[in-house]
Amino acid sequence: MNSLAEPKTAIADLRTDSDRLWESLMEMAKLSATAKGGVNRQALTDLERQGRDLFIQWCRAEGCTIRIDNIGNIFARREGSDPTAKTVMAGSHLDSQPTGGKYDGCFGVLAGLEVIRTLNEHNITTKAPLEVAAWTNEEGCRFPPCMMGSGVFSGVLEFDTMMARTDADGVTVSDALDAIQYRGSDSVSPSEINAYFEPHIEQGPILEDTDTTIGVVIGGLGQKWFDLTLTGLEAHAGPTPMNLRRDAMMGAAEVTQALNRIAHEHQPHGRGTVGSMMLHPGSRNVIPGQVKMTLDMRHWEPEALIAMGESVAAAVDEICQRHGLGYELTPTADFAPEHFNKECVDAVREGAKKLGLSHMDIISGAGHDAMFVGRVVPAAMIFIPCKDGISHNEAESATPEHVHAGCNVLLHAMLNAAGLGETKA
Ligand code: HGY
Ligand code: MN
Ligand code: MN
Repeated sequence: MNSLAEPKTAIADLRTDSDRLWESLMEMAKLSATAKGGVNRQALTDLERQGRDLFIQWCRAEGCTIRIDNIGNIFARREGSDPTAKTVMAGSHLDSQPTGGKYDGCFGVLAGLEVIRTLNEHNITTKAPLEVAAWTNEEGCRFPPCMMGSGVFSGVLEFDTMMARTDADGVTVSDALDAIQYRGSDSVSPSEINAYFEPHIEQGPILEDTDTTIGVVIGGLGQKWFDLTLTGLEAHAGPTPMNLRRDAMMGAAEVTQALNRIAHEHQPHGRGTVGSMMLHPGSRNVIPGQVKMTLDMRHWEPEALIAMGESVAAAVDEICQRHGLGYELTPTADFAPEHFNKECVDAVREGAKKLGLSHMDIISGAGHDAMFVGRVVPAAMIFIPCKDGISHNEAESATPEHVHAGCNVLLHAMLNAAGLGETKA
């Protein structure tokens, strides 16, 4: 029997505190607020350090112990009554895009904290210990690839290689981690963990479009990222005839078209995006001699993702031959689609059902830490809608009702996994 100190409320009726969670989200957002109402809390910057510090301060105030591993992943732990029981974990990320929103990542981390606050408030001691994780560099925008901290934790990404990754200014992950003093020495092993749940906004339009509150995430698209450098010849925009140019921008334009065409050829799950492009010298009357650009492709079926990668590589080669360009195509992220653990997915669906929330199964188009954690620990995700499906945009927004609903599903999924479901109260 679980050691339950007289809970004020029956487990089935337990709910998290909506206002408290919303206030924490808004307070965290203030730390790195942008003029347009979003956040800029890029990985391993001083603004992210402030967010990390605030999260740890809140967790310590709830009696959690804190562990930080060698790539800066933060684990806040609340002991259970059974020291031999494996951990039930919630989590997500605190880092953001440069023009990110208040909810991407932050919602999952602070929903986990709200579960702990709620259990403390109601004097409930779970059988299994609970932890909330804040993974390092989920976005991968400053230091590719995405999901770096959870990737090292799960062994999908190699630690030394990740430490050497640099941002556009040549700063390494290692130096940035030291600069914010978050290189920890604790080691947290996947073998300690029984289940991992990640609440997150959908970052797409499906839940809102179908008026559904909870997305029961069955898995996520695989991704292939490349950095592509095209090298032609800088020349004068006036005297150089069109047929004698080696115009790197023309190559970039055709590669962009090719990626888009290939993604359309692999529907319904194919995705292709050129998110960043830098021309050199970037002068209006000089034919660009060099273009650096990024390619992001995704798919739900492994074979289709491989085929897309091969088609894009062939297109790059053909385009560069035709335009007399040199090129360097460097893979920066490459991971297969992830199918989440059936029991964890069922726990999320059960939680939504018991709470009377509309719900639907959904595939995540975005990458998430759960996709790497799920390689080594049973994992699942809980989606809530975001306005117009917009994310990675300062206009990203969610409603207090949906945030609260997602947090309540997390509470009940964790209580069930931690040995404290209705049946055990
Ligand atoms: O790119 C992604 O899918 C994630 O948001 N980092
Ligand atoms: Mn995210
Ligand atoms: Mn994101």
